[in-house]
Parts: sequence; C-alpha cells; structure tokens
Amino acid sequence: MHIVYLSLGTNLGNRKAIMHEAITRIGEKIGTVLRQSSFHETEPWGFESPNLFLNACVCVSTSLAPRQLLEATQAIEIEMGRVKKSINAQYTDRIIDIDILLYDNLNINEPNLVIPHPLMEERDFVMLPLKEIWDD
Ligand code: PH2
Ligand code: MG
Ligand code: MG
Repeated sequence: MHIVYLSLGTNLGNRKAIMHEAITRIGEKIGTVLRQSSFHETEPWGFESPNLFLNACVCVSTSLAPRQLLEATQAIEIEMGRVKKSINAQYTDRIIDIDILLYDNLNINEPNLVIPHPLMEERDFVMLPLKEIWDD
C-alpha cells in the first residue's frame, strides 16, 4: 500500500456537499481515507473571482500506481461535472479540483504528472490544511 496526500478545492455550488461527495468517491475509487483536514474557506489564488473556495487535504492509503491515481482523480472530477479545460487555460472557477500532492517519498517528473506538487509550498490553501494531517 502507498500513502498519498491529495488537495481538494471547490468554489462553485454547494461547496460543503461537494467536498463530502468528493471524499466519499475518493474512498470508493482510490483507497482508505486515513485522515482528512477541516475545510478552509480561502480567497481565489492566482485569478480573480467573487467565488471563495473551500479547500481541504486528505491522506489516503492506496494500491494504485501514480498514473492510475491521476486517472482516478481525473475520473472523479469529470463524474462530478468538472468541464475539461483547454491546454492554455488560466485558472477558473470549478466544481471540484483534486490534485496529487505527495505519493510516498516519490519524485516524479513526467508530462501531466509532477510529484511532489510543484506549487504546493507556495500555497497556503494547500499547506494549512496539509499541516493538520501531515505525518512528516
Ligand atoms: N486552485 C487553483 C488556483 N487557485 N485558489 C484557491 N483559494 N484554492 C484553490 O484550490 C485554487 C486556487 C488551481 O488549481
Ligand atoms: Mg489545483
Ligand atoms: Mg488540478
């Protein structure tokens, strides 16, 4: 089994219900959710929008390999109604975003799959919830 940390964000719709729904689906598709942070209400970072985010992090035990994990997170995003963005898209409002932060102690640098998440340390909306659940 592998230990992974995921970041979740939503700034559209019933954000609290969407977060709970995403965590349930992570439990069904990815593995056992060992820990989850509280939900943090945050200002949009890197783009302008009147819609505040809810952000959270979860720690999951999974048998999925990194690329299978990426496919599973993307499948959940699509099932929950996220519209696929074009390649040059800037950040936009979204129903749900699930990003891989950490996968065991692995470093991966492949197209579409960079772990640890390269921007995580710059983002309070990631680091504050992560610190609630992080076993470093
Ligand atoms: N995600 C982004 C860009 N900006 N801002 C907040 N507050 N929360 C996010 O989850 C977020 C963001 C890119 O995925
Ligand atoms: Mg993101
Ligand atoms: Mg994402």
